Amino acid sequence: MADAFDPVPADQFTFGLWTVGNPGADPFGPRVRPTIPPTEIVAGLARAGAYGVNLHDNDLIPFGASAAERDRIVAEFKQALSDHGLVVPMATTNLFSHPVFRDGAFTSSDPRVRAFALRKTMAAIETGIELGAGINVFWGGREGVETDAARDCRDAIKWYRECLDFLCAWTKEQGWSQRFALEAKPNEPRGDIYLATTGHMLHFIETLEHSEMCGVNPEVAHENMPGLSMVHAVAQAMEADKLFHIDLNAQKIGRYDQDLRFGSEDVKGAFFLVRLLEGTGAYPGYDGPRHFDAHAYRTEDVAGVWDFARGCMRSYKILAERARCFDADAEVQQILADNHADPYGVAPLLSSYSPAHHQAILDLDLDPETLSQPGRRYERLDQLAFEHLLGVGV
Ligand code: GLT
Ligand code: MN
Ligand code: MN
Repeated sequence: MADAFDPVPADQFTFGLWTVGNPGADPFGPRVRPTIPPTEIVAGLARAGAYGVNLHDNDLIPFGASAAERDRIVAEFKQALSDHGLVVPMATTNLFSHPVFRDGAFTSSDPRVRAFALRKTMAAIETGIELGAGINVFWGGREGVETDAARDCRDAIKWYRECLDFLCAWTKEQGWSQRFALEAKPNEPRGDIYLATTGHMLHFIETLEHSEMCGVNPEVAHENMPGLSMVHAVAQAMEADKLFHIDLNAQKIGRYDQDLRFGSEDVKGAFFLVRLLEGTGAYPGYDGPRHFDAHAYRTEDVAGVWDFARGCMRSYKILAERARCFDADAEVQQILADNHADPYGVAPLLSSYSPAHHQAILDLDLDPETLSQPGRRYERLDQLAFEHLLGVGV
């Protein structure tokens, strides 16, 4: 039965072809589900209430396909998109499956491999543009090492930068206004992947020639694998105006990259993440697509895959509703207001340096004993978050 949490295209939910299309293989066993053809994925996602579908070049076009075969596949896919009213906001390049990338793509020590990676990426960007994608994600799954004897990490960073600078310059020259979203991951499939977190990426972006074209694509699982906070990664990206895309899923800390259904682990982390994206708290939200980079449990058949997809979207909407209730709670607002209060007008003195501010700060009556007295009431605040999250008393 339909309810307020059933997804609709206006929610801007998207899935990768590789997510609902994941056939359930893992390093210990083969696929357990049939391949769903891309055109059927489009139909299924439209039925489920999604807004769009994202893809790697090779999710749609087999590696090494002829130009004629490529054109036929792309045309058929475009037809399915228009038949079912789905869009393609994001396209990406598979720079990790083929053995040519076994020692990296943009960071391979072999310049011919780097050239091949550039060529493949340019073709993928062109396909993305043909499908209407304004965002290109860069996930450097193979950009790393098992042993640091292999190369100096500074070379890797330099080559990574050269490739991105090349691609930005080429894209601009074509007159396209693409946005590149860089996705970090600490490890897997490589022992160590370069630029391991969203924080690393944010700094790296500032060193690029066309940094204005580049932002990040943080993924819940990739921040949580090493036990980091996705909420902080996303907030930092938003504060820097660099949240270009997002990969929503779930993950137990310290495990392999699980890519679980959104909301299925660390429900409180998911709650605060959705609160941030929806902007129910202090700042405006994120207005881009809400992309799920996750896949169904290996236990599932095709029907279970659609349960999984609906689950991701419903959980997001349920958490958005819970976040709205939390931020509309007068007690929550009171605790936040009390903690942020500035009855002595101190905050403006801190906003910039001037000799007058400097002197005013020296003149302030700041007694650490007095300042350390008040409790912050965060126990109560967090309990309120918990109760709103679980729908108690609302
Ligand atoms: C791959 C990876 C994801 C990336 C995808 C984009 S591919 O499935 O695990 O995190 O976002 O390249
Ligand atoms: Mn991802
Ligand atoms: Mn992942």
